[in-house]
Amino acid sequence: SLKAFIFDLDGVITDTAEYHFLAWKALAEELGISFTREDNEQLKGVSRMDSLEKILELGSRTGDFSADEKQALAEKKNEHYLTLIQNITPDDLLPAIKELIADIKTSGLKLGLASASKNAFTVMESLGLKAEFDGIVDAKTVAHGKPHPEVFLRAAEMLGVEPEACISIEDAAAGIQAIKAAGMFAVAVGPKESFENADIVYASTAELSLEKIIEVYNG
Ligand code: B16
Ligand code: MG
Repeated sequence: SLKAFIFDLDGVITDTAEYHFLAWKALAEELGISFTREDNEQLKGVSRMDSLEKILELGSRTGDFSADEKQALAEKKNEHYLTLIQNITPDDLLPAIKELIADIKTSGLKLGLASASKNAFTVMESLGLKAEFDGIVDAKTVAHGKPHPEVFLRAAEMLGVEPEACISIEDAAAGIQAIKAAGMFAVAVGPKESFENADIVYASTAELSLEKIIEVYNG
């Protein structure tokens, strides 16, 4: 039976997905690579280095940089991202997230975070959520990025619950794949056509309802 909810961070709890996009776009422009919001969809949930590789591929520039230079480019993007997230406050939760988290806690369920971001702790702190969560796993401590299930499995382990007893929420295709590979129930936020293997899809966080999700989970 249901024991825990595990959240993705960027794009589910708060709209940092937009800041990631802006920071990558600035870097891409500097490199003479055109980078659109549509291109950015493929980067959601994808690690910093893999995101850089995808952008270089878009501009056919993969071979133009050494490993050290790529490291420097990724760092540059992150510095820009860090300036963009400086002003995040508890007011920056996406619609209905505050209520959903409160309802989950009231129901006696555990609360976990599984983020592909190395900045997850910083963002959770700025949102005032760090102490609310029973377990937080970020990209600093996992070997494999999403769609690999590792980050979700580690979160379940930290909460002391079986994967089957977890409902996880994601905004990225790679993230939903990771949740299903972990053997968990998957809730997707975003356009229906992007999430064929999710158990429920909501167009936006505003529509998330604990009651409905649990009803579908219980079959
Ligand atoms: P960083 P999530 C992911 O976070 C983002 O969706 C993705 O766009 C980003 O590239 C990745 O984190 C790495 O972030 O550069 O901060 O380590 O959605 O899994 O919470
Ligand atoms: Mg995300």
